[in-house]
This record gives sequence, C-alpha cells and structure tokens, in this order.
Amino acid sequence: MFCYQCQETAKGTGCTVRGVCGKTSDVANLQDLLLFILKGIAHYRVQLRALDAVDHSADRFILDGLFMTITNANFDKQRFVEKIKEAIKLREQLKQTFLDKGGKTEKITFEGAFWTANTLEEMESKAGFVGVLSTENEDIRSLREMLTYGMKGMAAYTEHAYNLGHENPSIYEFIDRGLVATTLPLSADQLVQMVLECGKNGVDAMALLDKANTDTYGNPEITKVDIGVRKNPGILISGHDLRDLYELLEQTEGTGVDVYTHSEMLPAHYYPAFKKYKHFAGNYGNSWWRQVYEFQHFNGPMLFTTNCIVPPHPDANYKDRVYTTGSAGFPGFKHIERKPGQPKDFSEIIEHAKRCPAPEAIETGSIIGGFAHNQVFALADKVVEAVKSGAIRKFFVMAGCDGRMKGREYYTEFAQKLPKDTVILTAGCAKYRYNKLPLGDINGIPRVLDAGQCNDSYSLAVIALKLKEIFRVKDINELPIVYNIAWYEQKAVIVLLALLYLGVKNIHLGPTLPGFLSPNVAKVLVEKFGIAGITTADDDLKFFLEN
Ligand code: FS2
Ligand code: SF4
Repeated sequence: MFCYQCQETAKGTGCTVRGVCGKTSDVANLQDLLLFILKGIAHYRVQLRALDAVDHSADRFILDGLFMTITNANFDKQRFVEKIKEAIKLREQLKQTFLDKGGKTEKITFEGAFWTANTLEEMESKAGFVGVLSTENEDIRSLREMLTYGMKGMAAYTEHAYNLGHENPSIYEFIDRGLVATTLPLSADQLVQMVLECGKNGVDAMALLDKANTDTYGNPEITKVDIGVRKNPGILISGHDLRDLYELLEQTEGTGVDVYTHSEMLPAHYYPAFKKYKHFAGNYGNSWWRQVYEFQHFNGPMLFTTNCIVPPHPDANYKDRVYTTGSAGFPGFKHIERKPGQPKDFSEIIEHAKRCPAPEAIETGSIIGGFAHNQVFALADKVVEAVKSGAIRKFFVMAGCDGRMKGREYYTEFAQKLPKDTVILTAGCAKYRYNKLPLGDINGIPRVLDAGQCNDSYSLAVIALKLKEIFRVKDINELPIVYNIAWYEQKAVIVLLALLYLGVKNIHLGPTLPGFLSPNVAKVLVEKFGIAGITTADDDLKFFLEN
C-alpha cells in the first residue's frame, strides 16, 4: 500500500504498511483498485457525453465510490470487493452503450476501462499496482493526487446534496473529466489548470449543498447547544448527512430515546427544522478522534453517517453498539442501507438504545453556534459598525479539521492568545480546539462564530464576499481577514482549492503541509497563492497582526 492523502500520513510522507488511521494494507489497495475502475467508467462517460448519450445511471455511484475512499470513511474490505464488482458491471454496461452508439474502443487506452476480475485473488493481485506510486514523476503524481483528493471532497458534498434531491450536472461532468485527466499524459501546467477548475467546482458543490440544506431545513440561526446529558437512553449520531439525522429524529420521536450529535453533526442543532424535536438533546463530546474515549461513556448506540471513524480498541466497551450508513463502513459494525424510495429503517438502533442506560455526563453547560451566512448578514450592521469603530480589528478564519497530532495544540494556544478585538470565523471540526474556551464577545458578537460543518466554509467565503461589497474594496485580500486553516482529510483539500479559486491569498495551512505536495508543486502554491505553513502561536500572531 501507499497512501499520503491525509495530514496524519506516516512521517509526513506516506503510509506504507498500515494507515495511521487504521486502514489495512489490503483495504488501501482495494480502494486504489476501485478508483482505477471508476476512472475507466469516467472514460466512457466522457466519450458518451461527446456523443450526447451520457445517462445518469452512474452519477450517484461515482460519488459514493469516491466518498468511500475518503480518510476514515470506510474500512470494510467486503464492501470494497462488492463495490469493485458493481463498478466493473456498470462499466461494461457503459462500454456496451458506447459501442452501440458507434463508439470505437481504440479511443480508450486506459487499462481501467477494460481490465476485469471475477475473484478476490484476481483483484488483490492487481490492486497493489494501480495506486499512487504507479505515476513515476513526483510532480505529476502530486498534481494528479491533489486533483483526486479535491474530487473526493467534492463528491462527499455533492452526495449529501443529492440525498436531499439537489443536483448540478456540471459537477458530474467535471468529476468525469477530472478522473480521466489523472490517467492522461498531461503536462504539469495542464494539471494545474485542472486543479484550479476543481476549486471552481468545489465552490459549486458547496453552494449546491448549502442550498440543499437551507432549502430543506431552513437557514442556520444563533443557537445555544446543550453539551450535558439527560436521563433517557440516547443514540449518538456522527458524520455530516442531515437527511440521515432527519430520518432518525422522525423515527425516534415519542420512543423515549434521545438523540445527541457528535463531532461534525453538532451544527445540525442550528437548523430550524430540527429544533422542533424535543428529544434532540444536545451535543455529546468533541471532535472525531476523541470518540475512542467519549464513546466509552455514552452507553447507547452510535450511528456514523460518514467519516470520521476511528477503529475501536479491541476491548472497547462500545464495539457492538456502532452502526454505519451511507458511504461509511467498518468490519463488525452493522450497516444500514436505504431501500430505494424509502426512509432508512433505523428501528434496530432505536430498539438497541432502549436496552441501554442513559449516557454518562462528560461535560456540562452549553455552546453557541449558527453563524452561517444568513445569520451573519442579519447581524451585518452590528458587525460593520464594530469594524468601523475599531472594536473588531481582524477576523481570523480558523476553519477545517481537527486531528490527533500534538501539534494541533497550537490552535488552542493561538485562539487563547488572540487579542480581544479579534473574532474567529470557524467551520468544520477544527472548532473543537477552542469552541469551549471563555473567549467572550465584542459588543454582543461572540468571538467564535461557528458557521457549521466543514462544507459551511462556503458560508465564510460568502461572508467575506459580502464584506468586500460593504467595504467597497476591490480585492478580497484587502479585507481585515486572516486565513489560518487546519486540515486533515480530503474535504479540507476541496475547501482549500475553493478558497484559492475565489482569489483568497496567503492562506496558512497546518499543522503540517500536505505530504502529497512535491517540492515543485509546493513552490507553485507558495509563489502563486502565498500558501504558507504555521510556526509558533506567538510568532504567527505577531506576523498576522502586523501584516
Ligand atoms: Fe472533521 Fe472528519 Fe468535516 Fe472532516 S469530522 S476531519 O470528516 O469532513 O472535518
Ligand atoms: Fe495514512 Fe491518512 Fe492514508 Fe490513512 S488516510 S492510510 S493515515 S495517509
């Protein structure tokens, strides 16, 4: 195996024996093989589109296939084997349509467009040779992988929107072209162009998901979220999929079982549609990697709707209480699928919860969030006045992900040391590094404004664009906004590419720069976009406040 797609990659260069995330070598290789076949599918779709004959049978399949390979989403070997078989079947159907339309297979030379397997042995003997290292030139490899990771993140956001009935065909078109681009002898410049186009499509995907979420569940609003526990048994829901949460809330209503959020599901509390459920009890715990401690105390079942899953310790007391759905999976966890046209059936989890004691409190009190674009616009006068009067000197966008590395303590220290006339704009699970600190407010505006999940970084960009309009500056970079972003997995890659597409410069990225950036590609990012790493909280603060 070779994988360097996330921030915690071994030695900052690549996991080669087993993932730091817990991904086994056989699963890593099968993920590569799935991507190989998806690229083959994409070749036919690009050709079929040129013949005006592409159908939508594979849209959702491609999104799901990419999503399954995101860090910490799916560790289940059997699911990958099945997915590869389905992918081969689907590809053969597309190939047949292509031939029926008079297409010539000589036009497609990429091996993933015709290589096939019937057994696990055949799959495994191929899987080790189609991964990242099959591209020899390190710069081309770096660009191909950056494009792939951006598309994985984009696929995740697009899938959540799809689940709510919102689609944008141009995103599918881009993903097909992007997947094909990773298989062609393109120059570094051509790949850089594809990466930038990926950023544009990332903006579109986040806008699509924003519309899907807000059209369906209303605009997030300022909300106080309880972080303690109640006396009923509970179900803990994690991940990002709001439709799954909605269906769980509907099915648990009146059952005596409460629902709590964990990690990236916290922002669901900000949506008006979910507030009507009296048993939607609060948020339990912190960001994803703390699950191994926090789940030990929850007592009830947990449901993962997406990443981030941490493999449980062999003697973890909660191992037999974890369920997955959607693209998530883990061997031994029960997986719940949607039957076409129906809500997911969560009755088994609900019955399971009823047999469990109530959660044990690990925290008490509450936190405040709900500062997505609509809510911030409602406060615009107050915010603008605070900026004009000097009460707010600078905004610090500290969005992105959290992770296990000790170096991430930097973000807590940085937030603590920020002067009192600064405001943090956040989204994603990075917020757990400082969202419980007593940072106070400025004229009633909290100093940590949480817009939501990582995809709600879109909201932060919309807010920046609005401020640009209000303050009549020509360039978004003239605003008093600093970007100090924490990354971990591939959704942060698409958020970064989206910000670059929107013209944001001088983004600081930590706790370490991506292992998948070759020195030359890193140089391009530094020279063209002013991307930089982080140093110490004190030095960075000094720099940000002086520049
Ligand atoms: Fe955090 Fe994990 Fe949201 Fe990432 S919960 S690192 O998935 O996508 O952020
Ligand atoms: Fe390693 Fe990250 Fe890949 Fe897991 S996802 S194998 S930790 S690089």
